[in-house]
Amino acid sequence: MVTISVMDKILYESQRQGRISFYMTNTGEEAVQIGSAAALTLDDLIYAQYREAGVLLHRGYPLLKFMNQCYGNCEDDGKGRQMPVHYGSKECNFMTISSPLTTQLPQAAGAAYAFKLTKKKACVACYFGDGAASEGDAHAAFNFAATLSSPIIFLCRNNGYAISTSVEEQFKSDGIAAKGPAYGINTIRVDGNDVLAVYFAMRTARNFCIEHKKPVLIEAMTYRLGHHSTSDDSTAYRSADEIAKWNTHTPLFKFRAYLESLGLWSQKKDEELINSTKKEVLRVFAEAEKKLKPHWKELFTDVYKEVPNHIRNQMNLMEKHLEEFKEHYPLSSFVHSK
Ligand SMILES: Cc1ncc(C[n+]2csc(CCOP(=O)(O)OP(=O)(O)O)c2C)c(N)n1
Repeated sequence: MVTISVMDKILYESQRQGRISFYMTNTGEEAVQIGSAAALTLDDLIYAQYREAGVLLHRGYPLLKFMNQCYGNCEDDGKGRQMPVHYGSKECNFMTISSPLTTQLPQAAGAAYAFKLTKKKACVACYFGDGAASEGDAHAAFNFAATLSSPIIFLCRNNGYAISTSVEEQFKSDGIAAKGPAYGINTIRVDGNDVLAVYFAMRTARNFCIEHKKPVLIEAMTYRLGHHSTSDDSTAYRSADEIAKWNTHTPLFKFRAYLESLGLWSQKKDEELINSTKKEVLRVFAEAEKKLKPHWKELFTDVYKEVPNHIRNQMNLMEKHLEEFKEHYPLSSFVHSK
């Protein structure tokens, strides 16, 4: 939880300084991510939204890969073609994030059905926000998972907002949990700011859904402490008082207090951990920033297995254009030879 919060601060600031194009923080939602990830195994397949970097971090995704992706440099697995925070990792069994909301839910329901058919002893964990739950795709996914009786955990991070639309404006039901029983899905509502509570809810859900081959819905109640993204200013639609109220019982604050009450943690240890984490994140950050951007030709590859003629023609035109107007492009910051 500390690493994700330190990484968020550094990457958020780097966007403010114009060093990366975009960022989304996880601030306030660290417990939902880390507590739930801790209850899963690497065999479980993850479909996430975009505010679950902690889940990927917990699965062992290296800091350098997070940074390479946010910089879109030549070592980014996605070859710089995606906006920052759209991570994905085969090794971590973590499907690549896609921006259009809720697309991951029907896909996850399908993957869970495949797990059932192949008798895999694992589950699919599908993360989404309260806003995503308002999309039609969410309901199709819930119904498919229930009727096909598939091992999937739908984990909704109810953080109070879908950008500027508060949950009060989004629905009149009792949150997202109320929707589970309507689809015949066993449902848990949990304090999403309590990392141990999230861990136990997720572990219970995982055991249940693998044993019974049935879906489970978890609604984790939390609060998005940061702005929606670096393109948002949340003070335009919520009060400073509201944010301050939630700032007093953040997941990190709660867990620190708990550990201190057991004599397992102290302010000194906390400062040391934050400082050493900061140093490591900054070291990796500097490494990623130095790397070249991918070769411009990467724009044209991978859509088709073989580059078709019409795309090759465009690539040739671009080559000529760059040759003729090279002084207008920062070509030295891109990989050159290809
Ligand atoms: C289909 C679609 N509609 C709208 C958007 C724009 N959009 C991006 S994030 C977002 C809010 C999502 O809120 P929520 O699911 O609660 O997640 P949170 O950002 O609060 O973590 C919206 C409306 C989008 N990406 N895709």
